[in-house]
Amino acid sequence: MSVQTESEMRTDRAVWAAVDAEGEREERQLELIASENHASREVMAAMGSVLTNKYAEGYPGKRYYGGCEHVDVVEDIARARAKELFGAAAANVQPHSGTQANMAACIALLAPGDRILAMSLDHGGHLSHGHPKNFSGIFYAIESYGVEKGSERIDMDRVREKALATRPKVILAGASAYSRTLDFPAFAAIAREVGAKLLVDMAHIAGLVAARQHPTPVGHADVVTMTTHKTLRGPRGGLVLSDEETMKKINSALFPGVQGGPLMHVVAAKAIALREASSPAFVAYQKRVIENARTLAAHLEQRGLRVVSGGTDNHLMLVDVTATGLTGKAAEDALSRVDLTCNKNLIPYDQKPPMQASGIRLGTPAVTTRGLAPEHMARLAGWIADVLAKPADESVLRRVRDEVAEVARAFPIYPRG
Ligand code: DSN
Repeated sequence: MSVQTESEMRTDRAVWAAVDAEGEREERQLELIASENHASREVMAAMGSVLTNKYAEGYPGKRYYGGCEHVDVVEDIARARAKELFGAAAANVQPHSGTQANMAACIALLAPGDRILAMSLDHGGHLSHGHPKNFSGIFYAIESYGVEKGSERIDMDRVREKALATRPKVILAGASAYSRTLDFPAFAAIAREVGAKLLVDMAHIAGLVAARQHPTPVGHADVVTMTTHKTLRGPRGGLVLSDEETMKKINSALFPGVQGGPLMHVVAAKAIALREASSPAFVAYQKRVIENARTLAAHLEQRGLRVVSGGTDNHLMLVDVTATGLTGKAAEDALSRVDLTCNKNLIPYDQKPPMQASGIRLGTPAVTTRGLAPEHMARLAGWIADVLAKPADESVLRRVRDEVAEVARAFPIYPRG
């Protein structure tokens, strides 16, 4: 039984109407949120399968419930594929999310009150890397590093100085709004020098790493966490990699430390996504994601929009919209009126509050999945620049909305039939 047969049993009209509306929204709009993607039908089918019925607390071969022989097979496949794809000695595929993967890593590596040195949230760090209201900021002492004022890039000498000055137990590398290559060997060398463990959260770039389009943290970091739904294009969820010894601690930190029963339907979907990610087509996809991002950034700059740090090495970019006279929020709203979806974002050293912000974050994973190529990026940049130049001009908005609709129709996400 899978989502493919859902039409036979759609009795809950209220819910299915909203699900259908979301499907239509995704088809109609061009998705530029850098952390989103469109999973395959097979990934979604696994999430709608009978595995949702099963309790499987514990790990394969050591469960607290009977009847786990089939979910054990699924979890073993998922773990083996994760290890193979990323070249890691051990994997835990149970985290419900990236935050829970990070919780397990922190519990395994730290005692409450210990110090973490992480990327500043204002400069593109993740919520679970020290936000004061997140578990990370509540239970640990957070010190941060950021990007430099002129280059808007991380300077590893400055990270080292900060690490020497603060002596953290864990150095956390990984970002949600940083468009440049992360230097994992340099982070590892600093961690070794100050006696810290290195935790890398590669949520945003997991797909690029899987396809060898970004240097891997595996072999440099003590623990690697990620989400499986961003560039990796799997189901919503988390995953942890480490050596076998550390994984013993991670396993018990996750269950029973952080979670109860794993979501075995999601674990099955992760297994399927990991297989997809090991294909040559996935490598070609990730190359295209980066090519599209570079092309989009170059065309935006040609149209007078400043791209933070002058460009991108990965799947995303931050665009400073200050010159248009708009806030990031107003830019996000204007673009949503023409069916281009993105999110407002602080830029480094932003003077505006996070709910207004001076920038927008744009990513190419989702539009690349539906087939957009570099030749479409010039049009995309043109639409963005036109709308941000005249956000209240109905004739501009109508024209751009029509052109976006035409391209969206030409590149369906889930073609019918
Ligand atoms: N919330 C995710 C993002 O949009 O980047 C990860 O922090």
